Amino acid sequence: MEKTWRWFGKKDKITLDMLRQIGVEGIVTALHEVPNGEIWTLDAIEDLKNYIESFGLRWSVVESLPVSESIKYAGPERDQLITNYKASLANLGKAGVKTVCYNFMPVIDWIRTDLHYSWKDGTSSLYFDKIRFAYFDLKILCRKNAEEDYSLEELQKVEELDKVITEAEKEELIDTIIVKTQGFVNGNIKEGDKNPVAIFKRLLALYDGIDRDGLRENMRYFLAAIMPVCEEYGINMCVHPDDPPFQVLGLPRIVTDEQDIAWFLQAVDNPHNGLTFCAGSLSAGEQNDTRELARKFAKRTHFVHLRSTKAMPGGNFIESSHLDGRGHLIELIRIFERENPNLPMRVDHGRMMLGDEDKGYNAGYSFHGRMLALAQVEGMMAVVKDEIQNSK
Ligand code: DNO
Repeated sequence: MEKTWRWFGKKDKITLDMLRQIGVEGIVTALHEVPNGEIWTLDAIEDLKNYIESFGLRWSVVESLPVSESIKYAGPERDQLITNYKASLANLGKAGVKTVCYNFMPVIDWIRTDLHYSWKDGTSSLYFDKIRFAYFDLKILCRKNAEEDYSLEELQKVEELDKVITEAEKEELIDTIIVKTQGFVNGNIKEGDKNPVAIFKRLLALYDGIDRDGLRENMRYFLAAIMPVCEEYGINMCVHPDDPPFQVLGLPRIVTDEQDIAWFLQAVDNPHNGLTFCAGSLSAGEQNDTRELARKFAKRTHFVHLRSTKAMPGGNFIESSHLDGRGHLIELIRIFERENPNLPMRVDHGRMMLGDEDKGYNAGYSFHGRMLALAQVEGMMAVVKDEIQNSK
């Protein structure tokens, strides 16, 4: 697989020169400064592409070309926004950047409740705590009928937490769930936005009455509309699975497991309509076995995120070492290397370690932690390539 790295543009403190030194081959990035829904011009794309190439690297994957909320809930601006999306795709195609990752998660992209869960060795990882998340839902958002989504035991634990949680912890929970993990991925809420909870509630209301079938229909509509441009320019679209892969906050989530993946691939049955195989997101769902999913969907996988999680009691999960957990990265590498040795792969998220803590990196995107993970994955890849070679 091609060794790629998510880089957040010229402002990223991790420079392309650093990445070249650690063996990265391809860059995964986006025009982060272009507001969601606006057209990516050919000039802006070529400027960034040339910059990347001046370091001897290539722009391998776009992550993400964001799908505006209005396309997801079928708002009145949907067709105009799809027209803009197609124009951006055409410009990417003209520039030769042909793998495009996106997601179809309503309102909120990936969800964590803690950015610094400590391991005994002094490093830290991202973490999802079901009770703290339920607390956010029930006591901070005060979402109508939210209690129906939790067990009696969970509701009791939320009440216990309510007695001890401090105001500062509440603020941190809000900041983690809807600000720190969202803004830098072109999300709806950014650092510095006033009253994020109110913005968030307004966004949730847009989905009143939209269930899984409704959201599926909107995804089908979007994919069918963009496929002709993808065919013309040879662009491979790859949807990122929902992270975590289950229903949250009364919102439908439709890319969570085998059935969901099979559904969207079939709904618009075109090789340009494919999957980002995010082992981290998929492994956080207890219903998923990443190895089975990879065997089933390798042919329609256009991009791979290598990361692993460990399920913990009570619906909690932690981002574990890349060598460990439910991701089963060694077997995934076996499957994908055989399917397509040129498939772009990035190590996803890394622990915070060795001074990553005070650098102000985006949540999950440490330097040392990801570099260690890349080295581990490179080792696995080398062994697998050797296995393949020896079996010939
Ligand atoms: C988080 C990422 C996601 C992902 C988007 C793709 O670290 O995996 O934000 O980039 O969902 O659209």
